[in-house]
Amino acid sequence: MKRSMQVAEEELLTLLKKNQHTFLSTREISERLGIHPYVVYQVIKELRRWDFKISSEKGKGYRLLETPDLLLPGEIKRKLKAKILGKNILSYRTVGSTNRLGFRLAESGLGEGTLIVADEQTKGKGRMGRSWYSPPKLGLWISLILRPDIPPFKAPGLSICAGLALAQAIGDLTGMDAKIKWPNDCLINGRKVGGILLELSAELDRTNFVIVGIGVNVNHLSSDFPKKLSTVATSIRMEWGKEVSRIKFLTLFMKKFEGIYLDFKKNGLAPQRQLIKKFSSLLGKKVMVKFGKEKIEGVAEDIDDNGSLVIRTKKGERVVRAGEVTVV
Ligand code: BT5
Repeated sequence: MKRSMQVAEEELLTLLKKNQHTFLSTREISERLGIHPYVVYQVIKELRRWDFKISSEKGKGYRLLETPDLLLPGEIKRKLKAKILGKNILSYRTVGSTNRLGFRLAESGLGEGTLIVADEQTKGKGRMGRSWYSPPKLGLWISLILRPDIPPFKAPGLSICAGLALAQAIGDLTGMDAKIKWPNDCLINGRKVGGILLELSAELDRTNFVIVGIGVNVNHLSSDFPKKLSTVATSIRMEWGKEVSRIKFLTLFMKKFEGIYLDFKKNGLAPQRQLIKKFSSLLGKKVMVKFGKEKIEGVAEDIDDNGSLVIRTKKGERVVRAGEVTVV
């Protein structure tokens, strides 16, 4: 959806909410918001598509009856306790990818802490050209623009920080034991509940910005996943047995991540290392890491201060900065 439509949608919704007991005619809405009557019609149509119950009566106009559980910026702002992350919120019903959009917005100068959320992604991205399944209203598909003053080689640590915040937020909400699977997965009972995609704009020794994309399966039932994901993916609801307010979970995650991020900016990953190790699903296990064409086998021993995985192989210690891990 175009940004201008998005703005019109937000403004129209605010207007309808303020006037829930009266009907507003198309003309009145169009004059008050300074938009063409046809745009009013289009926006109402779009809102209805997203399950807003809007009654309309000939000669009277529109009245809002019911608001669905959507990631509306006003609602997020009201509940958000984070101070830096989310100080600017852009919320969309449908986008291709919040990361792709975030990257473009960061290039055009949007600042640190900008949060982009979408109720649905049509081209959700995983790492290395893979895709991320992001159906409407069931999950959190979000990206944050960060501008930390760190050398690029430290940036992967942010993926671990986001994973840690995610695992902790799940634990706090549900009491379940969520794990981080290096480098970018969050697991419950061995299945993937969330994934993190870090994208960087950097020079050799300077990071311009980082887009941290986070996908969390929140309210999916097993039938909501496509067949090929049914044995590997899960959702918070499937594991916990209860439906979760996505906004509540989002604000919980943002608060956790902000604390960890601010510490990371000042002190790097070191102060979080004990926690990271505690939440890690790999340490102590025999693993095989695919890194480009190379395959490294050994025991996952540590995650170092740069967020790299330390593996004890038969030939000695290896430090891996990125890759695909399987427990063997
Ligand atoms: C990831 O990649 O795990 C990173 C996912 C990041 C998604 C977020 S959503 C908001 C932001 N905007 C984006 O466009 N992306 C980010 P990777 O490790 O490459 O894992 C991808 C693999 O996970 C796929 O090949 C599937 O096998 C599996 N997968 C896809 N969708 C999934 C889902 N919803 N839940 C669990 N597994 C999934």
